[in-house]
Amino acid sequence: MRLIKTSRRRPLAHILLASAVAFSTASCAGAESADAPVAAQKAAALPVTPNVLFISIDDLRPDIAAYGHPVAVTPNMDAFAASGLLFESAYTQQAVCAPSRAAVMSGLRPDTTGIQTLQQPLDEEIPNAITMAHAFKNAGYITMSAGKIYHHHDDNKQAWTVPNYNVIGDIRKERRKRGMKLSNMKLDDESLLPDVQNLRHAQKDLKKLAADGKPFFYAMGFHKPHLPFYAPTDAWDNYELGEIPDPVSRVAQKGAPDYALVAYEVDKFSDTPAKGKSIPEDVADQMRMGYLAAVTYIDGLVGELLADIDALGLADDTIIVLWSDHGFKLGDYGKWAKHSNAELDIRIPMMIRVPGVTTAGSRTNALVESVDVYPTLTDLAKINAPDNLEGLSMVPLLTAPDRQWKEAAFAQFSRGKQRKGETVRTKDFRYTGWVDLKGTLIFQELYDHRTDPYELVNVAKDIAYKADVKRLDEMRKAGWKPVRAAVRN
Ligand SMILES: [Ca+2]
Repeated sequence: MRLIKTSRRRPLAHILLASAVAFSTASCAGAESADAPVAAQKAAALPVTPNVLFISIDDLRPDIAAYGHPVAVTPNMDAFAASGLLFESAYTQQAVCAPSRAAVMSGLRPDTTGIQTLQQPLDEEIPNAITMAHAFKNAGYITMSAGKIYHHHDDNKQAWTVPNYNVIGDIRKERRKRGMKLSNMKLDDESLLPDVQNLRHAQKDLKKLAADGKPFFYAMGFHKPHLPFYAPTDAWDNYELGEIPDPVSRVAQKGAPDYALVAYEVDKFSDTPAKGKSIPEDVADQMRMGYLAAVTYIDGLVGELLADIDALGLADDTIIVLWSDHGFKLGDYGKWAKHSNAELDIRIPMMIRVPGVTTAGSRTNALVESVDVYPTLTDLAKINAPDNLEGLSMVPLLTAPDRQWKEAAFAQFSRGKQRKGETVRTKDFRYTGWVDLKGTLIFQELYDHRTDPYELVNVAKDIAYKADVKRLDEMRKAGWKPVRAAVRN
């Protein structure tokens, strides 16, 4: 499959950039193809004040070739994965923008921040929190951002040396004028996509930062592949309808409550079917293809950003994290988008490259969470972080990806004020306890990933799993603290 991909049409610039990234990362792997990379390799060691580039991608599930996707054309993210450490089992704390982003940036979980809906900026809910960017600013770093970092782009004002730059408003208005469609989302005019404008801004910022030489924390947030799946025509040209993978299932998970999964985000488009009717399969196929086209489009922009890091001479001084706020359902179980605890919604792509520390092309199956990013980066930079952070520094994993790690990751999602689903993901299982307002257990879901990786059947009521359900519900009630303490001890 991968060999076939190289013969496909792909934007030329993106191919060149992919090659540039692959070349520069080869130096980290110790390739001896030229003098310059060897010299860079000898110098490779994490500097005292490393820069940080945090790349956030909106609604990207691990549909990336490096994660084993059969047809995704993602040469730049693949090259980045090959230059550092890829996390196979990374999980978000809540599968929707604002709560997830608040968790990664604050290092606190949704139950602690109280941020569990889209309408809750940090500046209103936790105005005194020292976020990740703020901790770096307090340590003397220049902290800047472009694109979508928080759900509210001007959020967490005191964390940034310069306010967030994010082009989106006019573009959304223009798109509305042209009609927002679920199908046929090919764009000839890239200027209607904000990501490229935000990237150009970031590139200018990075050039100045490289010239200044002061340590920086830079957050670059891409909007795509978030709905609607617009992408330039040349990104679509990488795919053919017949080769796009089907959803894992077109029917509901057997034995799951009807409120476990939802699909309301696809209701707001001009060609959405009447409420209650499912999206016709030909439109759904176009949407799945459009999602991949948008992923490939973003991959090209990520490649441009990473090539700049190399070209500006920043590669040996800069820790780079690539992260997505949550996963996505593409008609899987007959549902769309996120807003649930399903594996497809809570599992995220996450990769890190730490000069002189991570091994090129390494991978880990360790269970890690979005809240772990903050303590990892402050640990690596040896700067102060608040002592109430709820994640775990992943630094020991960076050099020993196979070491024993957390027994579980935790996620949650509420359905209005009536019910809340609390998920515990262990190596073998994903368990959800649904509780009412008083915390009383009202429904249980259990998926056995050893035999049912696509979560087709809820086995919580199967007598054979009685002991597992009991143990996992105890873990749910005990929460993340004992799990973290077990690794630290
Ligand atoms: Ca999102």
